Formats: sequence, C-alpha cells, structure tokens
Amino acid sequence: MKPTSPPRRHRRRNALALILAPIALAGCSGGDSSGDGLRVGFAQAGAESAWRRAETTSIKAEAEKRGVDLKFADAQGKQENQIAAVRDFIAQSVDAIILAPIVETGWDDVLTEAKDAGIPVVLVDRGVDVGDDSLYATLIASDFVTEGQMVGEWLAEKTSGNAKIIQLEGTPGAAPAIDRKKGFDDAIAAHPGMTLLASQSGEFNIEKGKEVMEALLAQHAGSVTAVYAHNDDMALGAVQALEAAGKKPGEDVLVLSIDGGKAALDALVNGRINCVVECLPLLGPNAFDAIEKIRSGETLPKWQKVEDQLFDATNTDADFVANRPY
Ligand code: GZL
Repeated sequence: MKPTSPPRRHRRRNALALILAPIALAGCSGGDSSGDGLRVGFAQAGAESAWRRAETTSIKAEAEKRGVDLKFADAQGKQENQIAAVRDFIAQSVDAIILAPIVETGWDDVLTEAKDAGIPVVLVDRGVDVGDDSLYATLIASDFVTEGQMVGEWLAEKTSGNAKIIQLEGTPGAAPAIDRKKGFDDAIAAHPGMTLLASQSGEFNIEKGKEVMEALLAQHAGSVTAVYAHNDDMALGAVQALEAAGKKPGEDVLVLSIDGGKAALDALVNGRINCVVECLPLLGPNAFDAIEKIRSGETLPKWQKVEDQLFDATNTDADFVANRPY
C-alpha cells in the first residue's frame, strides 16, 4: 500500500513525485558520450554496503559513458568529510554536484555556499532536512516510508499479525533509517500481536549487524520470531548470528530486508531470508539526466521517486537472481 503523502521532509510542499520506471534507472538513459567537458563533483557517503558500492559504480560508469570529468570523494561515513568535499568542489568551480547525504541535517550552510556559487546540487538516494529546499535542485530516491510499510505488511500477512520482532536500524540520522523505521512501525501498529522486542542500529553494515544481532539474541533467543533489517548487509549479518546461535534463519526466525542485492536474493532463494524490498542503487543515468536538464534551464520536481518492488519465494528464483544488474 503506498502512503498518500511523501516522506516527512517533503511535506512542507506538494513536491511533484515523478515515478521513474525501475528499468529506466537500470541503464537506459538519454545521455550521449559528449560530456562537453562537464566537470561534476560526487560526494559519496562511504562504502558501507554492497548497495552503496553499486551506487558508486553506477555513477562512475555513467560519467565515463558521457565523457564527464567526475571528481569523486568518499566520505567514509563522516558528514564532516562530505561537507569538506562539497566545499572543495565549490572551490574547483565544478559545473554541478551530486550528493548522497549521510544524514538528513547539517547541510544548510554548505548548500547555501553552493547556491551562492551558482552550482546546482542533485541529491541521490537520501534526502536532507533543510530550511529552504531551493538549496538543492532535485532528490532522486526511493520512498523509504513505503519500503518499511511494505515489509511490515508482508510480515503481518505471513504471520497473521503475530510476531515478536528484532529491528536492525540503519545509520542514526540517515533518511532511510528514520523513514524505514517509521513505515514499519506504522504498519505493525495496526496489529496488537506484533511487538518489537528491540530496535538498534547496525550501521548498515554486515559486521555490526551480526554483532548487534548476537547481543540481542542473548536476550531474546527464546521469544524472537522475526528480524527486520533496514538493509541487506545487516540482514546477512543477522543470518550469520542466527546460525551461530543454532537457529535456522528463514524458518525458526523470519528474516526481512531492504535493498535487493544479489547476496540477499541468493539467501532468499535458499530460504535463509524470506522477504526483500528492492531499493534501486543504479542512479547514475538519472543523476546525469537531471544535471543535463538543469543546465538546459529545466526546473525539476523536488523529488523524483524511484518505484520499489517486493521479492519473496513466490516471485524469485535462481535464474531471476542470476540476471539481476547488482
Ligand atoms: C538507500 C541507501 C541505503 C541502503 C543501504 O537509498 O541510502 O544506504 O539501503 C546503504 O544499503 O548503506
């Protein structure tokens, strides 16, 4: 079920949500090879997950394809590094900036500096909470509230509204962590028999996800019936923790995830994960299409929403996974 309203940060205005067909994000783009000397700065959040690395690959490959001179900065999970990278791009007078903001807040000053320098900013995959949304040209991202709701509704149906749940949250303060939690918690609130035993951050990575799941299993092994991870990497970490505790992931404890990478879908096919909501990382073509449109004077919708789909045993097999683009 899709929410009637976009995520919180867009509620201040009726942003036109442009539905992008997933296939369009997977590679068909209007770009050509003539980057006409375009210089673009890409301030990436880090390399914490397979999803993040797939996004980086998509943007770098699209820059190469279009002959764009891409300046890349990996913030290694630190907002201060990302802000410094944006300032460096401004100092280099790049033609545009692509930003995947680690967290929602703390961007007003540096985005004002970019605006004052006349450099458009395209947000990819995560939004920002700023006082003036003219500080960025557009956000190309999934609807994380919907993703969380899709997982919660799937679990409610699968369990007839009865589950004792461990939730592994993403990076504190990150838009996907905030909104995937909101969507899921809202969905299960409709079912008194669905209760959260614990909800803790695993930082979107496999090691931390396993570590947190091990600690929570020590407290809840006797009651937990499902684990909901905000991304595949933490879900795979939880699978390892469950197996180490002598439990069968996907059977003794249901495992649910978001992202849709090959490793998680392989685990789904072999029954160790039960439900994966896709969150497309292949945003390169649309990011550079957006930059081209901005440079031609077009005003873009504040949010270009990427449609997501849900995978489970009814619609996923080994052949399907083998042909996935990431
Ligand atoms: C979602 C993205 C999230 C992924 C994680 O757009 O920001 O960050 O779901 C990644 O895998 O670490």
